[in-house]
Amino acid sequence: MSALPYQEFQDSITGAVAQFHAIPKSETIRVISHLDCDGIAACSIFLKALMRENRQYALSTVQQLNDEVLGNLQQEQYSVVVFTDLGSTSAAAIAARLEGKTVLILDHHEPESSPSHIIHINPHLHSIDGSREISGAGVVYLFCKALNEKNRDMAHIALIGATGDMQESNGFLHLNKAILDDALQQGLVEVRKGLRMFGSYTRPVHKALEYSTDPFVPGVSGSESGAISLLNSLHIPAKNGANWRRLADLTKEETQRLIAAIVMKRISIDRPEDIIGNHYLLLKETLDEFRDMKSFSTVLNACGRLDNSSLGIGCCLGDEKMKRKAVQNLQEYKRQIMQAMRWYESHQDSPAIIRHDGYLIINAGDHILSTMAGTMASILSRSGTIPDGTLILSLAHQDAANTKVSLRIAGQNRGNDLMSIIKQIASRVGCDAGGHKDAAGTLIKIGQEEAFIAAAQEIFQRLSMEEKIA
Ligand SMILES: [Mn+2]
Repeated sequence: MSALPYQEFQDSITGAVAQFHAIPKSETIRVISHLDCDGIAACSIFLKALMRENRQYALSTVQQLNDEVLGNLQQEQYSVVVFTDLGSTSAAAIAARLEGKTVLILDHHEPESSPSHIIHINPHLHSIDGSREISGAGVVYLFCKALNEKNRDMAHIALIGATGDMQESNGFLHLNKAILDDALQQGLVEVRKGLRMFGSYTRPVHKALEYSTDPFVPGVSGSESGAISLLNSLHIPAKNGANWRRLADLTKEETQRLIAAIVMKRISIDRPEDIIGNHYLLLKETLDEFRDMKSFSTVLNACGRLDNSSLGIGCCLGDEKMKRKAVQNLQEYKRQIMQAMRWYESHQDSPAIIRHDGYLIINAGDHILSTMAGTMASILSRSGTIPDGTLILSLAHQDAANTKVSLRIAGQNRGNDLMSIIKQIASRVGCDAGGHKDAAGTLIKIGQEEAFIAAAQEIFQRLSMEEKIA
């Protein structure tokens, strides 16, 4: 790609910063951010920058920017409203509702075009792919860096946001890569090649192997005894004295033997050697859960899922007490996931689960937390237990009136755009939807579930038909 789009994107940021500087310091900045890992990272970077500027702020994090949220913002007395990691998909509604206020959107979701009185920063507006090249936290980071060079010290937080949005895949691309360079230069991050497995610093080796669904290891993933016998067969001790060893504790030579054995076990799988990845070590972090970017993003994700964004923000701003609380929050989140997965396993034959060639629909109602619906679908999509390319739709009640819907795809996504698929389905019941190519979702009324599921089945069947013909 030519340099021009990037120059234009940067120019749009420079312009926005100039407009921001013109806002009197007496104004309290109203900040609205997305309640997920990226959104938490995004608003943390922004808050730190505001503190540096000696500006007052009032923050809220929300799951989605609906009419109710916009209505409340309209009523409030704040005359400056900043949206981070959301806003672009509702730019027109924002412009209408918040007329007369100064509005700044810093986002990377597929944008609606907006009237010119809104300051709208989004890579897509310059033909840059915001689903892969930069996160909401990254957009905020670039803005804050242009505001004050000192904000470069938040580069790693921008990458944690990108990691939460699944933008790291054997490295970072373009804009994210440039942010990584900022982080490397300041000694915030170090990149190491290693087994692409979660929990290098937090899990005993056999547990890291057992829990590894991506990469999937036949006979080992999901089996503690399989994991232990693999280590035994390689003469890799699971313990060092009384302590469990972690992947990070293995010698170089042990790691190589383990990698070779895993490749052999995966020989019947597509790309069996696809088990090496980057580890991004956060050099200034002391607690195990925060030592690498993936696990830091998992902590933030859990904060979002359990509606504890303030803990996550505390983590990003370096508050040690908040970090310890966030680790407890992570344990609770894991308990909730286990519950959701157990519910799924034990309801295989119930009408709540519809299995079909090409798709799987899980209608969990009140049985799992709505914020777990997407997580459950993601876990299943990477479990290796569902045929590649299967669309996974999950539904769970968010409150007494609304149902949260999530769409994922099993295995590698070969060219499906999940956002456009769920938009088609949602439009049948008069709703809109949001998300990315690889993960999308929407909110419907509980009374619309039946019609929504019927529309989904019809559209999924048509898609799988087209796939077969193609
Ligand atoms: Mn995001």
